[in-house]
Amino acid sequence: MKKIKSFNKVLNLWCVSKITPALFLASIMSLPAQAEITCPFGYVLVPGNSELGTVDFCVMKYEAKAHKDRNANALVDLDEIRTNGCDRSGSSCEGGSHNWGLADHKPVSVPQGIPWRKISRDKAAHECQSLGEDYYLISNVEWQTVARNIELVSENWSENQVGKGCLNQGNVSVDSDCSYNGRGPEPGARIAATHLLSNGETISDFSGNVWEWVSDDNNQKQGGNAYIASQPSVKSKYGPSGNYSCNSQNRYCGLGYGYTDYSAGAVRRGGSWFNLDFAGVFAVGLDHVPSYSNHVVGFRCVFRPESHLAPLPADYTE
Ligand SMILES: [Ca+2]
Ligand SMILES: [Ca+2]
Ligand SMILES: [Ca+2]
Repeated sequence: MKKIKSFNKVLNLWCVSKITPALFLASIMSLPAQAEITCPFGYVLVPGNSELGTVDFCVMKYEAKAHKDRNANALVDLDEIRTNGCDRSGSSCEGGSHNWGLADHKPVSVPQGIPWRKISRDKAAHECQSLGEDYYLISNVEWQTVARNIELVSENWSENQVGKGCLNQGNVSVDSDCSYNGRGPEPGARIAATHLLSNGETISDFSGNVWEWVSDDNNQKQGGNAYIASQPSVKSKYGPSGNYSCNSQNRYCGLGYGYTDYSAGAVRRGGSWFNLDFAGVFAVGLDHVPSYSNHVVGFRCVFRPESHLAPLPADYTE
């Protein structure tokens, strides 16, 4: 629909302008590619959600990994990905109070290495923006756009029907119909850690593995800690679009738990490999300040172009 509208716009402009046929043809041929977003390497396209007020954007397919261009060839060589996402050893980064090398590491989306952890919300946002114009830490409404898309794809549910069984939770320390025990943080290459989007793309570890910061602030308690959809105000901001009968007896349907009785400032989503039944694509934690860092919290960047419209050639109009 968008393409057809754009085509008519081009046609109308051609009729009233003095553009040459050759340039006109060139503009038509280049229009479809320009009218849609071309996602950066390692990112997948997410369809916008009009109810949430979002348009199409790109998101990292994997939780962010730390890359240092050691051989200075401006390419991501796989042996340049940090195998452990923090500055010390083991899944809990024992002894490491700071993340290493912010200045010479950049976040990348690849299925190698353990997610970049021990990084605060504010530093994660800075790292995403360091990638260039239109790169940001994912926002809460973008998180919701991905999570609600996942929710409505039948293949993501254990009984292959939306609302039946449980939504896949990934790596959450327990083996069940909708989760598994990875015994620590993982790179994200496992099929069992992925979700399918409505456009056929897949995204890894959106539930579990490591919690992920979103860019929003939260400075008020949103209600008691509970299943993510048990309070209307929490559900509208952090929960699913559908109404499901979920509770601790059925693992909250794999949707997630809300640690919402806090007003510390930062917002994290999805749960971690520590979180058992409490993890899920809608899980949320409001319990930490933006400067906090921890070995169970990572992040994910988005590519959000300001405009979806193909730019007109310079001599298009008089
Ligand atoms: Ca390199
Ligand atoms: Ca950096
Ligand atoms: Ca995650």
